[in-house]
Amino acid sequence: MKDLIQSWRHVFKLDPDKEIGDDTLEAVCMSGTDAIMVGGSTGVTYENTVDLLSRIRRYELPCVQEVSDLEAVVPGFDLYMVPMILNTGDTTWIMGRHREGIERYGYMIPWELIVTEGYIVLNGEAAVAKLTGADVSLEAGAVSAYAQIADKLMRLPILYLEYSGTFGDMDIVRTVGRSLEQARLFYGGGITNAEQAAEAAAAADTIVVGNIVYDNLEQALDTVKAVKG
Ligand code: 1GP
Repeated sequence: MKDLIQSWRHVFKLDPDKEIGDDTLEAVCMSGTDAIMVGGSTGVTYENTVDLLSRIRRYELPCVQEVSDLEAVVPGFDLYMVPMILNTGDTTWIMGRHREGIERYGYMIPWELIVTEGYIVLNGEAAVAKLTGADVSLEAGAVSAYAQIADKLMRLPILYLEYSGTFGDMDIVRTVGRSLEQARLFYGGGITNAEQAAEAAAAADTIVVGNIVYDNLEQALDTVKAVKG
């Protein structure tokens, strides 16, 4: 099941805390994207996650949960993506929450479905940066060094460059891409049209498209075509 992610080039990330109509959800799920990731930084609950999962399950594509809150972990996803924020001094977000989760729920964790994401958060305005106290003032060399910790020291399957809300520095994305040996490079943040999608997809293995689904559906759908042809 975990091998699923190796073929993903395009993923839509949907936020359970945001309203999405049936027609929009259908268009997103039938768009040709490789998977839907369900998650968000704030306002994610068990109830709104169950609700969104059950609506996405009408369609055949893979649906994974990005775990941000222990109380909101819902059974029935294809995989569970667990972020570890690398560029924070606050260990809560590296392994504190993780320890708590394993202590409380370890006996029922489906380890074969867990995929760890080494996250580097680079947009200081994003909710996730504020929440985790991420150090966003990193030069390319430092970002690449964090990426190599994930890839070569920790052997994580995914390195996620997170610019949520703003289109990132593609030079940094390319530099990180060159420094990775085995991790798959996910890029997310500020992709709002086909050109940005194509540029980000040329620099990373997998692109994640979020907000534009809620702001401009047509442009969101164009990002799929730009990557998947
Ligand atoms: C957010 O990386 C994703 O976690 C996507 O970002 O919402 O800016 O597209 P956007």
